[in-house]
Amino acid sequence: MNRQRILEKIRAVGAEGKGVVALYNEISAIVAEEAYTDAQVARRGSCACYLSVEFLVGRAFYNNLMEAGILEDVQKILAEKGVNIADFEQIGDAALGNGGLGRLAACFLDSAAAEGLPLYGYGIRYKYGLFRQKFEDGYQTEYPDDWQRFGDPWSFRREDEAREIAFADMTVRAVPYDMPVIGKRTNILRLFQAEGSPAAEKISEYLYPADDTEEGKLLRLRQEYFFSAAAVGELVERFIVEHGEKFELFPRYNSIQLNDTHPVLAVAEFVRVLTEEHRVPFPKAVALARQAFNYTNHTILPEALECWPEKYLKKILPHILRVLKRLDSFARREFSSLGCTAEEAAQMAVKSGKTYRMASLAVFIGRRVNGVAKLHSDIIRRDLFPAAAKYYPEKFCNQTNGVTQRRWLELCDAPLASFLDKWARGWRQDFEKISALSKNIEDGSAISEFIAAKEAGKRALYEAVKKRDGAELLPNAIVYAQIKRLHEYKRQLMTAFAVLEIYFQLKRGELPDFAPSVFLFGAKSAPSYFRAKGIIKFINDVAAMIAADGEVNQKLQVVFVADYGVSYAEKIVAGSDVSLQVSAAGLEASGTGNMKFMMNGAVTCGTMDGANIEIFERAGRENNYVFGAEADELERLRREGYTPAAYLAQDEDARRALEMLQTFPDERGYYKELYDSLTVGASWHKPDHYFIFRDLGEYVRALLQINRDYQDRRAFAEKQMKNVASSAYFSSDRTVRGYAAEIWGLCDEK
Ligand code: 26Q
Repeated sequence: MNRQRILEKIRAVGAEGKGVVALYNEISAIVAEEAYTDAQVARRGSCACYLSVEFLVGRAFYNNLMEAGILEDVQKILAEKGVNIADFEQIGDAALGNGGLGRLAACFLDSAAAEGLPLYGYGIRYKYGLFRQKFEDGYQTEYPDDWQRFGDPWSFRREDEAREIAFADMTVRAVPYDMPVIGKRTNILRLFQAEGSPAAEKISEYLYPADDTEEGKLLRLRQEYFFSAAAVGELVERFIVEHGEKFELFPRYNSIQLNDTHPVLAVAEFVRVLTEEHRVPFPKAVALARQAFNYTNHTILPEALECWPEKYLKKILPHILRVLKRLDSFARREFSSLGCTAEEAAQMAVKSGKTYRMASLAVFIGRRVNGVAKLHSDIIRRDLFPAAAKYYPEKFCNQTNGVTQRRWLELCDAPLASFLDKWARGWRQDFEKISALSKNIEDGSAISEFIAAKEAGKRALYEAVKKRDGAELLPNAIVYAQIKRLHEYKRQLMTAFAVLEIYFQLKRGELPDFAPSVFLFGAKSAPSYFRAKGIIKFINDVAAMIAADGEVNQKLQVVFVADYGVSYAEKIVAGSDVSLQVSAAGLEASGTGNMKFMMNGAVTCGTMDGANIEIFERAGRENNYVFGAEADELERLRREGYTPAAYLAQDEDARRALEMLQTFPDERGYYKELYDSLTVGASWHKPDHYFIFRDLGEYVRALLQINRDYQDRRAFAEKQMKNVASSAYFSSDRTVRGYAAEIWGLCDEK
């Protein structure tokens, strides 16, 4: 990329009388144009393709300028024109994703470009991203997120590469929009937009359309096939242009990564295209698929493993149903030739009753199947796919997640980044060098400077919260943050109970030395997830009650920020002291927020779950706050019986916290439902399914221990620095190198 030429063009842009949005479009287009030219030149040879329904890229402007190496120059040029580069913060995020899985996809693209690896993203160009959230009387309300309202200067529409996708009842045009991903090498994120008729357009209208009706489910199925088929169609066509019909070479040039089960229909489409359009024999097509496809699992929750009822497939994708049936028979023949028992075969089969299980297909076809943290990969082998792990052990591997330190440290935490320039020189070029900080941890002046850098990050967070939510955070407070998708297994409700217990203790005067503390929550609930919405309302009610209580409101504060997303997260990870990662052990596949906080010097208060375990291992348990039951204890409790009442009986404050669900007014019936779920259970689960009352007491103690430890500010800073110094492993640069070597074979011939 020719930096000088880009800068000259930007210098020539007149700012006079132009609004920020117009300037944003003009400058972005200049950079995008140059980057896209590079990307097209590079698009040859072997590559890996990342198929994902989510790409949670966040704000593109600053990141792309940074990756292009011109952020500081552009800042100066703009300043000369009287424009503050910070004004571009009003351009909203592209929230084409919901949480960890989508943000991981974005981090991987960033890291692959930085590492010079050819990785191409394929997904859907939703018209509306994840909804915008507001709180009305403490309730979550949802509004459409028209992310293109500022324009979309980073995308290039490729009408010339549009293709037709066939459903039984309609044909849809998939029009690619390409976004350059800038780095040492420039790659492409290609998002398909559905066009051709109003019904076609619906396919790329919303991320995760409500699927509580048959119509909604069919729409979801259409989305999945739509982009999977568009990607496969393109890859096969591109291959033929370069190599003719020598399909045996296809896997050498293409590795296709299935980001969870959503794009698994790509497998059936691939086999269909080869067998029906190119006369490749079925067994050979399957063998090629088995060399080209890989599958990453991101969750073991049964409700998230995609299954498609035969009747839906029959209705809109009969040509795919045909292939799925053959794949199922093919797999069953292999299972019997391997000598599997009937039970094992049933466990691995693609078809189960009248549904087709995408995870089983992904495991059968995947050359590699990976989990996203050590514990998770073990659980996948042991509990989720035990039969497959027995007959196909070579498939299973682990790739612990990572995050890009460029967005999640360099860009979002300027004060800490400058601090590191002095104390861990060279870390921007070689992130491993961040460990040099550990040599300076006992140096008095490093500690003071670290504390000052963290204070600056915190001030920026306070300003952001003031600006976005109108809330004044308590001065000089310890900031504890829990920011992630709202889900019962993540146990935001347990944090609310823990805060209530602290509140009760403060009221009784039992915590005379308690340092002022802010509990910051950020989360969106799926619009139809009743309990999650109840939890949001509950936390907001707790927040209001504490804020209204003059006895404690200078000591304790709860703030649930609205419309949490990538850009908000950037401020929160830079400005917090304590990262709350408190999932029921065994259920958080990895977590990636935990890594972002760690890099920015927050200590983790968390359970032995997901990548927390690896964080504790590297940064030292003694520099973090570990509590709660481990996965095997919860497994035993599930087997032998767990009675939350037994824990409640011994803990009056826990009982009182729970009773708050019966104290606050409950106009919509949320609290009754939540209360019942904890105390009596429901038809599909036992009481307190996620073991809140097993862990609550230990959680409160850990939070209070942090509060005491923090008061020796320098000793606490040493713990924080130890976390920063140990964070190199959690760079997604390391993760994509792992995928490239172990899964995609990009480093050597397959
Ligand atoms: C499935 C079926 C029907 C409708 C929706 C879904 C669905 C949608 C989204 C299932 C799962 C998801 C998203 C999962 C996700 O974000 N998982 C997170 O992935 C991160 C990256 O690996 C991990 O760090 C987190 O631990 C994991 O929760």
